[in-house]
Amino acid sequence: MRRLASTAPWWAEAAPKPPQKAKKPKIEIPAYHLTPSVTDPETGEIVWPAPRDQISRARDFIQECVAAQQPTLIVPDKDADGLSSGAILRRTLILLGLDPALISAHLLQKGNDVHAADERAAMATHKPAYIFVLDQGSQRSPPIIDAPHKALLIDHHWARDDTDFPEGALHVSSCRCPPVATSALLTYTICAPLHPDVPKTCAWLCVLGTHGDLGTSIKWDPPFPDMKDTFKIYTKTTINKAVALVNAPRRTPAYNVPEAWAALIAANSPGDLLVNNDLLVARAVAGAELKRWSHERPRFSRDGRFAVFRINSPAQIHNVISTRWAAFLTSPRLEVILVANEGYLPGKVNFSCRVPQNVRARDPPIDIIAILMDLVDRAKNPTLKERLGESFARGHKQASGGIVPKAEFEELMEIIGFWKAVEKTEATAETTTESVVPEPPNTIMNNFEKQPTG
Ligand SMILES: [Mn+2]
Repeated sequence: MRRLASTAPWWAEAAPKPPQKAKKPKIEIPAYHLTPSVTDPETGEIVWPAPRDQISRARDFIQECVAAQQPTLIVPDKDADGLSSGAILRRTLILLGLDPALISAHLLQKGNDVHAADERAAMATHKPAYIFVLDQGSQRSPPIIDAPHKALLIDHHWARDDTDFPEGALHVSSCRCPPVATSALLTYTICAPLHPDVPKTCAWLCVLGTHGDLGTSIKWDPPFPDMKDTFKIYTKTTINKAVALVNAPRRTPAYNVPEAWAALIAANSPGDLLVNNDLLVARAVAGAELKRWSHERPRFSRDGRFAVFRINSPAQIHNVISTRWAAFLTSPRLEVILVANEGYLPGKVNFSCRVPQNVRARDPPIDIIAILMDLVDRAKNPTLKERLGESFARGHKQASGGIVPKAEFEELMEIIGFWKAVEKTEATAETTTESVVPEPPNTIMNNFEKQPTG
């Protein structure tokens, strides 16, 4: 139990608790904040949470935006981290003197990224002079919108190189500065020195977003900032309940993310979120859908490296299910838990991959992005890579996935290769034996059910 309590990974959106009876060997995973940092070769100082020049350019950009008093658009991602990052930035801009009437937010439609044509058109209707793109992932793209504008991207998702960003936009990314800071933490670090009231009004948002991405038991030890004062005012329990609520709307079939954004920018404390009726209803809906699919069993690949779950739900629960199974499925050969959802977007498969907890400390670490890319390299048909599209193998090395057409997903499954049930041999018996498939975790609903319902 302690094993999980002290080592919840940063990509665990909702750190699961193991079943009471689970008896597994203790797994040593160094605490997240102890991930070795990179140092500046000239000064010997730790580079964290992002390169210094990027952080100072971001601060200049914010100051310039306030001074300009022009229409400003914030485009935060849908989850607790992205939305908190947006709320921190919005409060900072207002504290610095930007007229709130000039600030609007754009939240993406279900299944879209910022580069989709309809999102570009929707963002352009705000006629923004300044655009902040927060926690949306990093990839090479044309300018955020066609019309003249200035853009800053704040992110922590893996960027393949320094050109993996929208054309003409400034960026600040924590992806190469371990322990990788979340977008909320990075935004808070950028904003905190800009106005004395930022720490007072935004520190809880920084914690909320960070717990959203890193798990709720992350240690606030260096290089992470000291948040003792915040935890004196708001308990971790309250903040963690707020994380589940802010994440609920994007998990429902209705995908009412604007509800979560509205609740977050109106809230003066995490406690305000706990009594928000929209969020409470969304959590109940998402919880019911999660419960429906929490008993699916996996198929194992012939090489034992993949456990694949297939679900069919209009709700974004595939990532929750993969995160949770990653805590329970243990086999020395297992490297990737893959949960594929055929019901989320028409004609597409949304799939979410996680590294099982028992092999997370492996050296060199398991790199899901590289494993997925390797599958494509093994395809008989060399056009597969192109047909999978841009939303394949993005995200983080330890938490990746994709949104791909159905036929192409099946091609990937063929490359992975599974035992057929009828061909059960000695070798298959070993990989598919019931003993490696634990009872579905009865705690899978913790995140939703252990909260007050009204
Ligand atoms: Mn994030």
